[in-house]
Amino acid sequence: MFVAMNLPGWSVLSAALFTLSASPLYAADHQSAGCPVSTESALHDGGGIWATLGADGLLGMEETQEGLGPGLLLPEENVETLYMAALWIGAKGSDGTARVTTGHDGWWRGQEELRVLTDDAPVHRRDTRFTTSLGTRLSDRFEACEWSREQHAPLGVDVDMALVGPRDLSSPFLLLFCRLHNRSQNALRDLYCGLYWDGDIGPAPTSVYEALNNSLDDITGFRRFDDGRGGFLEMAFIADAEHPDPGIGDGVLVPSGIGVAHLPTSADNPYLEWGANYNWWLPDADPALDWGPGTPFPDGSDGTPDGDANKYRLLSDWAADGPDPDLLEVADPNDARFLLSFREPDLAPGESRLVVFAIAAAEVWQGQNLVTDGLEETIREAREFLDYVLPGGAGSVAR
Ligand SMILES: [Ca+2]
Ligand SMILES: [Ca+2]
Ligand SMILES: [Ca+2]
Repeated sequence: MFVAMNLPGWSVLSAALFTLSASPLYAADHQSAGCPVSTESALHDGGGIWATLGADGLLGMEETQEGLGPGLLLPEENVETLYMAALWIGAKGSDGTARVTTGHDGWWRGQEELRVLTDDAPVHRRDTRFTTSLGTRLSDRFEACEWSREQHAPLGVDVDMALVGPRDLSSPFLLLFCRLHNRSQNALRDLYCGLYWDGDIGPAPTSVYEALNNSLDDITGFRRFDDGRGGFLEMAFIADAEHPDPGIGDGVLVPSGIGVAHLPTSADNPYLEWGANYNWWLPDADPALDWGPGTPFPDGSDGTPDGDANKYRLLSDWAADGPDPDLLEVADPNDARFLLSFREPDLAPGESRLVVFAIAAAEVWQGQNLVTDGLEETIREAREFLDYVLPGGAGSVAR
């Protein structure tokens, strides 16, 4: 359990983020870099959950010559929980057209629109006595990427991303900081930010085959709960389950689940009371079996949200139209993934804004009962940690 009093405070995070902020010179000259690629990554292994952050801004497992690397690993249980997670940003440009930049859309490998700034850029690491921070710097302003499946119209955003957590093996949470900079000449209006999360929960896999089996018997859900400060927090979660067909899935019931929450960072966001949007869906190569929110999408495509218009619709709240929008049926688990998104104030040219996600692990299965109290408590602990590394930020928000 995290104990805030043991931490040195603001200097830790401010130093970590300071090293990640772009100098104007660097921000200008990277625009000629074409379509940079980096396969560098680093493991955040200081706390109770271990996570791989790629220089390209992806969280999750990587296939290496040695096998599969950790995605979001619970080391004490040797349980793997994450295939891939990525940031999504959506806004309307001056002509009112919705555009969405994704760190990855989850199904077209190699379609990252949010890219590392330079070829072979490393993941920066900073360890202090009390915290571990990993960081990378990203931009969507690259138009020269030949393999783009969809014509990508950049928003003109840069993102400084940092994964921060206490160096405490008993603290099962991490914070993902994303500072969005509007580097375009236009305001980013009707701005939404989301975290796409394709968790796959099961025993730490030693092969792609085992990883696939882990994914086939999972469930996802959403909870709004008391934040202990007179307000509320909202969490999307993913957990293992047991498939009714014993031949499908990982063959065990993993007790721990993962919760993801948006933590408010300032009181001047008029959209906090709107709450978060939660959507989940299942993929299938056969469109008839691809269950997406409100299948099919208005443009006629199937349930997995292709294209900026569909992705923006998800980000800005699609009321999921499934058997139960708040919980994938426990009796019918599958390869669940979700998008947790929320609105942010418009960003004028040159402005920036910090958004923070909490990522937490806790036991969710008590016998055959799914109980998310532990995840909710861990999210609250993560917020205490945020208060400590960002004083005057989250703690000043009355919600
Ligand atoms: Ca599973
Ligand atoms: Ca299972
Ligand atoms: Ca999954």
